[in-house]
Amino acid sequence: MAPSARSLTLVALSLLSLKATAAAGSLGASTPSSLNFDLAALENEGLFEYTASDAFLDDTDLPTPEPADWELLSADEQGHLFERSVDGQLAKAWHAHSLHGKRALGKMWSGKSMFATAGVTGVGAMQITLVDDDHILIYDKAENNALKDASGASAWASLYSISAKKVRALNVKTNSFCAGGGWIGNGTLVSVGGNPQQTYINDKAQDGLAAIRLFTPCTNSKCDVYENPSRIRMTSPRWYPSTVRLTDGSLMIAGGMIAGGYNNQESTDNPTFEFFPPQGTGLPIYSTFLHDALNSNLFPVMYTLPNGYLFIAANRIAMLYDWKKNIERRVKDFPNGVTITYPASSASVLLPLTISNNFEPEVLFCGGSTANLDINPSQLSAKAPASKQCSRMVLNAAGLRKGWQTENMPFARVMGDAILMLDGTVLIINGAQTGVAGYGNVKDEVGASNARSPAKEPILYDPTAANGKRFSRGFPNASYERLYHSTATLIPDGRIAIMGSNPNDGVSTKTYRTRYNVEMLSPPYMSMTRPTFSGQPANMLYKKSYTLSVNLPSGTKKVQAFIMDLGYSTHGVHMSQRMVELACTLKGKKLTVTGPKTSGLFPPGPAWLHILADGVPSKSTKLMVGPGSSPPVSQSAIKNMLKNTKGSN
Ligand SMILES: *[C@@H]1O[C@H](CO)[C@@H](O)[C@H](O)[C@H]1NC(C)=O
Ligand SMILES: *[C@@H]1O[C@H](CO)[C@@H](O)[C@H](O)[C@H]1NC(C)=O
Ligand SMILES: [Cu+2]
Repeated sequence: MAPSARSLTLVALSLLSLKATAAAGSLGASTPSSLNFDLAALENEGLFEYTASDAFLDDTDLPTPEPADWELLSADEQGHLFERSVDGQLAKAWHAHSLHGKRALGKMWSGKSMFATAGVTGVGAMQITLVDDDHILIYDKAENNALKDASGASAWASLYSISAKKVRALNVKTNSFCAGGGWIGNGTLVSVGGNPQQTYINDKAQDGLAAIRLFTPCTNSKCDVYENPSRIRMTSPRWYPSTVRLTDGSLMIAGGMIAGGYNNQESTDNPTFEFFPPQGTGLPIYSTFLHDALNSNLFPVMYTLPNGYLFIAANRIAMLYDWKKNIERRVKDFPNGVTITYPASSASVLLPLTISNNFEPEVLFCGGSTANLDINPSQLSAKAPASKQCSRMVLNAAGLRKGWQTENMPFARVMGDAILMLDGTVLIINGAQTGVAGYGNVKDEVGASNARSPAKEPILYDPTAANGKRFSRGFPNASYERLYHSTATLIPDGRIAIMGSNPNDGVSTKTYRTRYNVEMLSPPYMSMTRPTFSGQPANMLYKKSYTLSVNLPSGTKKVQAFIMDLGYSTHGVHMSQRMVELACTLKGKKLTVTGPKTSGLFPPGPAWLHILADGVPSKSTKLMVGPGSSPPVSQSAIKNMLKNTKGSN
């Protein structure tokens, strides 16, 4: 594959650089110089030179002792009450307290947190994203779900209403099995990739390997998924691709496999990038980085940085990517041989970009696995301990020089979800303490699950606390295991929805079963007096000011405002999730907030606005950052893509 792909790259590269020159004028001019690190100078320092890490050859770093196995959970942890309760008021409460005695957390965390069940999803919640104040869109793989679509076939997508705790089936054409997705600058949700038709389990779903599925939110209950496979598709098959929203409001789509399988390998790899809508030549762009990240290079983690570049991580390696010029700059490998992407998915976030950290980007990865994932999976065990390690790196010159800083979670976790919280802390939830993602591959499976020892206990991470004082625990345990194909998202009122878990080929009722149950975690602030606001604009333009009317709890001293992208959650990856603080000034009951300075801070597209009053959050409300216009569309790129690529196999 390499030689022809490389010549493709050259063509794509020259066209992309042409485009880059044109775009640079508008974007470059508004980028504050403090957000640009001098990459050329760093290159002279040798900072981006590849240095092979052999740390993973040394297995002595495995976490000890081995965590308790799933059978050892106490009876009430596995209780039938919880098993049977689909929509009850059942809740358990616990006080969050610091692991180290001294609380580093703000007011919003003092008090009770509780879980409550909240209906069912109708389809497996393999991929979820918040659509509006009341709806979560859910994609599953095409399988034999009980929920039926308009044609009477088993549905594999649904729209969940938070207030009604009910779902409406969506009508999809192609198999969205392990697809990726993201929102673009005009507010349309784009789902990318999937798997071929699998007639033995659902004969309605067509081949979705190169599919693009569009969903535009509406205010009635009519909106549905739109597909037109002969005109709107990707260049090539992608099972397990990621997306990230770029500074021009379009998506970059990365990686994936051209055919099914447990883990990637040379023969199934699609180590390329492409854009939606198509750009440049419309052809895929070869990535040496993705190729070097074999085998565990699926669902790569990508963040748009304030300077417009991307941070991309896969397997044990990471890079800065200049997508306009197609330049890959490798940064240091993850320490101690931890793999951070599927099937060893870690929990990861771009930490909040705030006034106090001067909007310097910093990434965090927690958990994953140090197991050798390149061997035949039948030699791998579902009892192999996951990693406890968190790795952080600031992505500016000083941070890159310093490299990854590590610390340990209180317990190991793989397939965790990292959710940015309203106060800038990070909730780590879902996943398992042993094994890996996937099903039906390894030794010691439970049912078909490649992982055991569900990590039902959420932990909270405060990135601003001192190393060693960042984790808090004491939250109640979730009622249900959330293993492979589970998801999580923050919702507008501030609760955290957790859904899914289906380490099975089709719908299964055996341990670990197909979980349709939704659970909501209510942090302590849900029962506090919270600030409110109104008067938010429909569109928040860059650097423009808007005046909100606010109602603050009496005695409030400090007010802050933020916008968030709540991301597209699947396989432990929260595509495009981010949080950016807005400059604001308070005069009486008027809070003037200023839109983000650049599209690198917050790419144009849907955002959720909230305020904090002495650390206590308001609810979030949806608006559009930028004018809401379509990202750039190149008819020549689309034409060339349709003519010179095949789409699916
Ligand atoms: C949560 O579950 C773990 C076992 O996974 C157990 O050790 C812990 O005590 C439980 N915590 C609560 C609050 O029930
Ligand atoms: C957003 O842009 C995409 C790509 O051009 C287009 O397919 C979609 O229909 C647009 N959505 C809206 C709401 O205009
Ligand atoms: Cu999957």
